[in-house]
Amino acid sequence: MMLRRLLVVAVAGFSLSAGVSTLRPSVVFASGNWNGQDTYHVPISWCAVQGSPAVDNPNVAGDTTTNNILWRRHERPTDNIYVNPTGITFRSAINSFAMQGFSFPPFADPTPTPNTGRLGDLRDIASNPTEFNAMINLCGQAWNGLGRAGVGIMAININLFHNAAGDYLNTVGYGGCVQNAAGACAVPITGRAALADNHYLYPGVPNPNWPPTPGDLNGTKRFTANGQPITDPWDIAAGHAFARAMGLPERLNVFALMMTAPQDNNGDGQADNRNLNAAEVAALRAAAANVPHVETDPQGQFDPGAFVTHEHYDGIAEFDNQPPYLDLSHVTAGLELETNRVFFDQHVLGLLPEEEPMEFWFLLDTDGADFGADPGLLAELGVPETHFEGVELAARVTVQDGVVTLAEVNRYAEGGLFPIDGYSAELLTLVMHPITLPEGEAEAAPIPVSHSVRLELI
Ligand SMILES: [Ca+2]
Ligand SMILES: [Ca+2]
Ligand SMILES: [Ca+2]
Ligand SMILES: [Ca+2]
Repeated sequence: MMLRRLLVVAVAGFSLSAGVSTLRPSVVFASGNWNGQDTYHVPISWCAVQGSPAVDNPNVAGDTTTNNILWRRHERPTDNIYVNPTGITFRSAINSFAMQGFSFPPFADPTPTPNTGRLGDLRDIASNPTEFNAMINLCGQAWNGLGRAGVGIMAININLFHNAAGDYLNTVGYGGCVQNAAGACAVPITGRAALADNHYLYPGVPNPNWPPTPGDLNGTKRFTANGQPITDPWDIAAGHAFARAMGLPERLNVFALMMTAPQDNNGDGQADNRNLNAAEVAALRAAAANVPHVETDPQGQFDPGAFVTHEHYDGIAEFDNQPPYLDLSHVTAGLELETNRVFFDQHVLGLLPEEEPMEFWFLLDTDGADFGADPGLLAELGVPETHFEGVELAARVTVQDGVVTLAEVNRYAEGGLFPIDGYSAELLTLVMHPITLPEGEAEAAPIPVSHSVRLELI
């Protein structure tokens, strides 16, 4: 049996005690401004792929900049779907930090569309999630460049979704979250969304037809519902994707926001399924409280949410013939403020093989390279060759057949590494859900797209 040593992850300079003392919110007992409860402001970390109209030719309903187009995509569902029924608003992840002068980052399309060579499109996640996983990484790298990766829900604005032949699909978007083994969003919530450009969905935009493809040489197709053209003035597509990113399941009711796809119930050509029932409102509010960097505003005060997290992104495809599951995408470090629970996630770019045991190493340096275990001491523990020095914590997690089969944590003390208690490990899965119009080609089944391994210190 071959044991593949997957990754050595070095998380340097993450100071646990300093994080607690400086980031703990003040405790507030006050009535909020939504039915006497707090309003939750959920940040959206937008990226737009180059080649999508939002980047190349931004022009929707008077908005002519990429920033305004993207900002409007969370403002419309806030105003028209969420704020009154749920007490949830979506806000820019840039605004959250009052980062004046910053823009939502664009990134380059990693894969041209087959047969047309077009840039800005995304391969249908249901049939092949490789390009989606790469786009998540590239968006994260772009946010790392702004110093703010891991804030709220990551949302990627693309041109259109396509199949293997390069033909476009009647799919307006996808939403999902990183799930635990029970199928619920792991907390804090790691939410993801990918959305077709509003050029094709907002009413009144000139030329809403999809560009020509091999299966539609004259470019006559567009988004339709039950065979009729449909537009989406309230951005139900984004509202649905954000709800998925916070764990809300599908609800098969033509008036429900969580219906499989946008619906036109009154025949005016515009999507209008906005309903959220009481159970959905409760679930959304519970989830919103666990989105990283959510803000609440009882009596005009703003408090950060329960978690502080940071994502650090790695390059992709660094080695020839590197399978996605051996390619580290990013690491998340997080802290739950009330409990001091600390966790570290290693996210790879695909799904782990089922039968093969995979070994993940976590190396933590909390106080610099001058103090802690050196490479010789790490080698004695079985750590793969590394130049990482000054390790205070070295952990090994082995995963096989979808479960953690071994986890051990060693702490540096008095010139040696010694096993400790008080930790747990689990395998997590990013699962995406398509928002597909009724005659759409994609399956509505959940789509597992990538794995991550979490080490939690209690
Ligand atoms: Ca592409
Ligand atoms: Ca309608
Ligand atoms: Ca990598
Ligand atoms: Ca150290």
